Formats: sequence, structure tokens, C-alpha cells
Amino acid sequence: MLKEDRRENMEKEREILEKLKKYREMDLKYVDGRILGSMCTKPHPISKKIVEMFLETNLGDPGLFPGTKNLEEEVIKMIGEMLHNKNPFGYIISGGTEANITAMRVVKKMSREKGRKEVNIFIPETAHFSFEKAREMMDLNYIVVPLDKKYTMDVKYIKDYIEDNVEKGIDGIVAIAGSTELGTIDNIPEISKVAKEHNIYIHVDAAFGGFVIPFLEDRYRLEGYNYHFDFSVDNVISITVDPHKMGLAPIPAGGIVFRDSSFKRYLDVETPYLTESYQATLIGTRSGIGVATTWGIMKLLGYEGYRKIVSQCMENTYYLVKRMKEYSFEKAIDPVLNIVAIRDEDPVGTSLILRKMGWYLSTCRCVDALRVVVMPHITKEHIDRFIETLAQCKKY
Ligand code: 0PR
Repeated sequence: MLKEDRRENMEKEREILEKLKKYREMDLKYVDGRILGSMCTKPHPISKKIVEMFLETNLGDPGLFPGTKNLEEEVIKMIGEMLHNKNPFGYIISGGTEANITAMRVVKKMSREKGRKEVNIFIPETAHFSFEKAREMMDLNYIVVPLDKKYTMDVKYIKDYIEDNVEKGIDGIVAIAGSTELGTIDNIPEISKVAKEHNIYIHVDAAFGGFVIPFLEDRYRLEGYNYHFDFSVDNVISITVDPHKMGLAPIPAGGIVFRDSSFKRYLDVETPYLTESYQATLIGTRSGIGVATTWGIMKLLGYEGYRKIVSQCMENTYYLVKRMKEYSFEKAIDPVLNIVAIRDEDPVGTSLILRKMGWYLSTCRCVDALRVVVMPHITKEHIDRFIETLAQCKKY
């Protein structure tokens, strides 16, 4: 390349980066502490180096990237261990949505194999909207289970429904470990008893809770509350667990883990001209970045690292509740995980006013409340500033 061309190129690159920077500056930043309603956070700093290293990898054609494929197997093993499964099978995919859709694909295929015409799945009222996408795509039939007073799935409703509709085969139950709105955990051991009796598949959506509950110290566990959610519970066949939420990995990094590799055949699609003959993931061309960052961050932090992060989030959760009390703001429930629901007569209205004041929260649907997800980027100072703003906002 001529010297002048090179100079011109450099000049152009500088201009482009300058422009990109301006756009990026319009975005909010987690570290500013104004993002209070997100389940994502600033990725662990090691991510930058890993992203660069794995930039061109494509697990859609794993034969070309055997190193990255090995990493995926290792990371699934690590997540499996965290979820009490020595023999896991799964993938690091784009997020909780893809993970939940993947699990529903298996439930549907198994149902078809049994010759059932309708795919009947119990799903809690609190289920994430990703299940609605799965329903639309696969024509699933959901039986929506109401919540009990703990805002968890009413297991008695499931039992009664099965008894009253014996002719209706039930194919699956979706349970949540760390619900989007409140962070609640369905009573999965109780659900398991019913599932075992009727041979029903349980899928647990632990997109958020998967990287919280295993590291939650006893002192943060509510008395009489059930925290069991993983493969140690019978009939739990698949679990969604997202590294890009509390796992601190950069987006996109979701996780789907199955009890063992026997479930692969329900997902496999023939890929005659690629380096491998079958593909099980929904997305074809997929980056290996999520795999490598998750592997690196999990190795670096280990159990102890995640325990500290979760404890810090829980301390800040309790701190927020304490500060709320000082201003007579009520919590909708005792926090189960690092999510606080602040009772409010008009949560949508309040959240819009707060947004104008520069604070970004979301709202609950199952109870009139504002919702704060106390992610690792939230500090006590941010909480102090937020509470004062909320008090101010309520004066008018
Ligand atoms: N399952 C549960 C329990 C979830 O909470 C979510 C997302 C998903 C599945 C889907 O995960 P993906 O979004 O990775 O596909 N929960 C958050 C929510 O809907 C996602 C989110 C994250 C929203 C960051 C906003 C935000 O800034 O609230």
C-alpha cells in the first residue's frame, strides 16, 4: 500500500472511531449506577482480552474450531458441576430466550414421539416472555399456573389439574429459579414429586438465579423457603443458566444444560456439508466468545469469587430495604435473591417520572411495585442517591 493511501486509511479509521464514540456516549453506563432494572452488568475486565482472542471463532462449524469446541464442553462441565450434574450436556448460546426455546423444542419433540397431538405444558404466571415466543413458534399449549401467597407456582393447582383432566397428557412443567420480576424460586422439590408420579419433564429457568443461588450463603436464605432447583432434584431435565447475567460474562452468553447427552437427538438437525453432520443449536453461525469468556471468568473467580459477588449484592439488597424503611417505602416481599420490589400505587407512572430524572427501573406485573435488580454495578452510594430521588419524586 502506498504511503499516502495508508495515511488516508488511518485518517478514515480515526474519523469512524470518533463517530462511533459519539454514538456510544449516548448510551447509559452500568458504572454510573443509574441502571437499576437490568439483569446485565459490566462484564468482568478479563473479557476484553478474551474477546479479542476469540473474535473470529464460529461454533456453528465446530470442526474448524476444535479448541473452542473443547472449551464449550469444559464450560458446560463446570456449569453442570455447579448444578450438581456430573454428566451434563449443553451449549453456551445467545441468552435465556434461546435457552428456553431450546428446552421447549425438546419437550415438543418428546411429546410427538409419544404420539401426542397437543403439547401440554404447565407454566407459572411469572414466566419470562421468552416462553411466549416458544409457544407461538411451536404451537405449544400452556396451562398457566397461578401463584400462591409466596408468589411461587401453586403446586396444588398442578396436582388438582392433573387429577381433573386425566385424559389430558402433560408433557412438561416449567419452573423458575429466580423469577424476572421478584427473584422468587418455585418449589421445585414439590413440583418434582408430581412430575415423578406422572413422568413429566421439568425445565427450570434459572437464567438469573443459576449464578446466584449456588453461591448464596446461609445467612441470606429465608427461613422455610425452598432453594433447591438443580439436577439434584428428580425429573429436572434441563436448566437455563445465563453467564451474561450474574455470571459477569459479556453479552451474548446464555446457557442451556441437559441432564445428559441422550437429549441431543431431539435437537439435532442434519448438516450434510459442514465439518460435523448434525447441529443441535437454534442459531447456526455462533461466536465462540461467550464460551471463552464464560470459561475464563469462571476459572478466575471460582466458587469463592462468585460467593463474594453474590454476598455483596445481597448486602446492598438489604441496605436498599433498610433505606426504604427510613422513608416508609414498603417492600412487596422479603427479597429472596438480589431483587427488590418497592410497592407503588402506579409503578409505570413512577418509573416514567424516574426515567425523566435519569433513573432506569422496571416494574412488576404480579404486584404493584417498582423493581430494582441489585446487580454488581450497584453501590451503596448509588442506592443513597436513588432513595433520595424516589423520596423527592413522591413529594409531588
Ligand atoms: N428467563 C428469565 C428468568 C429472565 O429473567 C430472562 C431475561 C430470560 C429468561 C431471557 O433472557 P435473555 O434476555 O438473555 O434472552 N430477563 C431480563 C428481563 O427481561 C433481561 C434483561 C436484561 C432486561 C437486561 C433488561 C436489561 O437491561 O428483565
